[in-house]
Amino acid sequence: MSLTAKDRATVKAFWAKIAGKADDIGHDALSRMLAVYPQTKTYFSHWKDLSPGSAPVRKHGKTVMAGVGEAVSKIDDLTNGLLNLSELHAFQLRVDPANFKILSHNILVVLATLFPTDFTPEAHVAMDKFLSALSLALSEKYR
Ligand code: HNI
Repeated sequence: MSLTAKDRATVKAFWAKIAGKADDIGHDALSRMLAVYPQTKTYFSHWKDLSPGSAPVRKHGKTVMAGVGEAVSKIDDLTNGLLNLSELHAFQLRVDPANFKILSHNILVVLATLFPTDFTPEAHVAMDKFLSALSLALSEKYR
């Protein structure tokens, strides 16, 4: 599966509409991931508070969405563009790549709730493919 030129254009156009809300998207998606998939909490046990909307969750939600924004700007070559981030998750953070799919799902849920009009079926499919490609790129250094 690869992103078509149309998918890329759709992702960029949708991102342009939602980028201003990236921090809200990030904290909501992360809050949901930690609540609904509690096994993901193991990676963040050094935080003081893992409850929905807590300060560390907000801060990290912002960080993750900055990463997603960077990926949008590197959409033509995600594998090379995200090599450093992949290396960090693989060797330092040791995050099981199965979790990338979980976070991607939570991001999609939040996009659907926050942007009911702009999150069209076309935007949905393009963002789903993009987040899968991003997850694959983040998994690159594990192999
Ligand atoms: Ni992830 C740190 C981006 C998925 C666990 N993560 C980061 C940083 C970015 C980032 C950016 C900060 C890097 C730095 O300090 O240089 N992470 C992303 C992106 C995704 C993602 C774009 C997928 C969409 N990360 C995940 C998942 C988990 C995860 C699914 C675990 C469930 N990430 C971490 C942890 C850290 C981290 C843990 C360090 C956080 C901290 O505060 O110590």
